[in-house]
Amino acid sequence: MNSQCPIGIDPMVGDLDGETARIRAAGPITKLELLGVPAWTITDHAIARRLLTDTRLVKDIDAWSLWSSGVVTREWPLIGMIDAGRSMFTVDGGEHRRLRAKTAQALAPRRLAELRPVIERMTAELLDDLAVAGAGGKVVDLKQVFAYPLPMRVIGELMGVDRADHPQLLDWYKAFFSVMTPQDERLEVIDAMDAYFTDLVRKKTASPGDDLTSAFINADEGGELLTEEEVVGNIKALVAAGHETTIGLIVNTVRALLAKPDQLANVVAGEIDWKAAIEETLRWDSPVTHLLMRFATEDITVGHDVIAKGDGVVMSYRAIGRDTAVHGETADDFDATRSTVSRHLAFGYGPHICPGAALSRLEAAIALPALFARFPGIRLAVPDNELGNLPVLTQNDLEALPVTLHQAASPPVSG
Ligand code: STR
Repeated sequence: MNSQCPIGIDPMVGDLDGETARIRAAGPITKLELLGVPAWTITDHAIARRLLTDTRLVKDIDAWSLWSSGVVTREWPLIGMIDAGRSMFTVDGGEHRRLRAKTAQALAPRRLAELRPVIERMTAELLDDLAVAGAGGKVVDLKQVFAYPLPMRVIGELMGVDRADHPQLLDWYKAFFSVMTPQDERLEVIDAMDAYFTDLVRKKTASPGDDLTSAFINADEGGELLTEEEVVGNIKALVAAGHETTIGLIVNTVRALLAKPDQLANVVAGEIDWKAAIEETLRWDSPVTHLLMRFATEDITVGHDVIAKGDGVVMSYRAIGRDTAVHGETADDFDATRSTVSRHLAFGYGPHICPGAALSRLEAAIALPALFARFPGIRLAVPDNELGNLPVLTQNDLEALPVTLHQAASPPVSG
């Protein structure tokens, strides 16, 4: 039983591999302490799958005893990850299906095929920016210039968010996720984002566009209208989820491959599929470290432990990806040739499984080959072990990814 000594999580994410190993070592289900608040977490693939389809676990924060009893309040730095307004992210059952329906349509394969050329164009533009920033062998932050803006442009296009507003939104999300942000500031950012998206919904109500925001606002034949709160909640969820996680996927894949030149060479040569490299990153260095949170509506027995009614349950997806029962003793190694690359839960499982999974895979499958085709000489500019994580507890992403795009021009040969 682990319930006596919850494992503290380092909010500065100083040693993510060490922490992932430590929580895995504590058992398939264990207790974490998240900035002072205890919760169960799951590190075991099979148990995670079982619980992610267990209707006794719900997303409704009012089912959380620490919240309903007033122990956890809006002062807790992670509250925005859970108390995010009514949306497909926070409800279950029939209501959930209703709130999620249009998202599934908007992200269906046929619609994504239409987005492909748009994503290709955005990628090419940002690669031009990268070429300029890294000209002459200069060190450039690949994250800042390339991986950071791309997913916001894609989800912004889909949702109908003006390009001019992207820098503001990215700043808000940076402050929202960072543990360094004082809580009063974070709450102001949350209010500002609510106001922004409410305003967007009102504008799109007045003049609808060919975007998912307008689709949420307008009921289709026989369809029920979503409330304004639900529309705003859904948009907030899709913009947040649609950009932050995909930045991590691109950054973490580039990092993995630059640190493993043999595998990179095989991918570039077509001997390993880009798809496999992307799936292996999702498994090995999942962009989501911990997903907060579900709550037990009755006691749930898991092995020797009992998740009591009212307890919170986290899914530690990065740890789940390292499950040796699924991936064998080499689970801690990045290996895009392993047979289990696709057997990860990085997009979750069950009714809440990520509705944007195919979109994020598409973005990565466009951005990564284009990057390495354009800059075959790209190298890490600092040793891999000096790359630092963002101080974000739930999301797994680097602070920066300094690279050089070309071998520095060799000095002219004299004589
Ligand atoms: C961020 C704040 C907000 O306005 C709305 C949401 C709801 C969806 C959440 C998002 C949050 C944080 C990142 C999440 C996303 C769903 C998927 C994404 C948790 C709380 C992941 O990182 C898996």
